[in-house]
Amino acid sequence: MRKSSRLILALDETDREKALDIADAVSGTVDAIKINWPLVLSAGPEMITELSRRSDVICDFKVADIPNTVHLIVDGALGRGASAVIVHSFTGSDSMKEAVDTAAGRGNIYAVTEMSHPGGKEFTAPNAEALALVGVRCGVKGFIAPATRPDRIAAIRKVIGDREILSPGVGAQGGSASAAISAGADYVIVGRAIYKSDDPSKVAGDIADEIRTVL
Ligand code: 3DU
Repeated sequence: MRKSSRLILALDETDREKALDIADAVSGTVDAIKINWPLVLSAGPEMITELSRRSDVICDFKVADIPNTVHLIVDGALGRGASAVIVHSFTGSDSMKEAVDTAAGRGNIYAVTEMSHPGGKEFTAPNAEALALVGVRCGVKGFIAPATRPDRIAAIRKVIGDREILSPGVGAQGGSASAAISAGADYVIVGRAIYKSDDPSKVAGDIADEIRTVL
């Protein structure tokens, strides 16, 4: 994944044609497009391949399963053209290691430590540093840490060295792109603020400009 604008689009638009139009409008600006179950369930897994012709695609499937099932999901996503897959870290080292081994030479694995919504403080936040350390040992490329709590990005940064941090929660969830990058995130992930706007290209450009002010 290139490291230029430091902006990743979360394309949770469920209308296939609208999603492709938005991808076309912002693919020159964003460093990657992240897709999640809403778009895959409405438009089919072939969207992974279609979008991969426009941008790096990160499949945010938050895989949380036994190693064999993790293998099947990661293999299926990368086989359709994804460059990376997001997994949960709480499933433990064998599941995370299976994801990393399956992706080896074909793509990257990012692990969720702490989620950005208020409920993320209940169970994920108290365990996030320990989960991140397991992820480091398993060889993940990076972690998902919350833009809604920049202090927590900084805390995760302290335990992961120079591995990447991708940070969702900007815009609709209240987080700020520049604050997340300043706290130690490599990329911010932005969904509704871009794909629900009247001018996704302009909003993506404005966020990229904001990020540039703190680089
Ligand atoms: O809130 P937004 O519309 O900007 O979308 C954020 C995206 O990032 C969305 O796909 C969501 O499922 C994902 N995400 C989080 O928001 C928070 C996390 O901790 C992990 C993933």
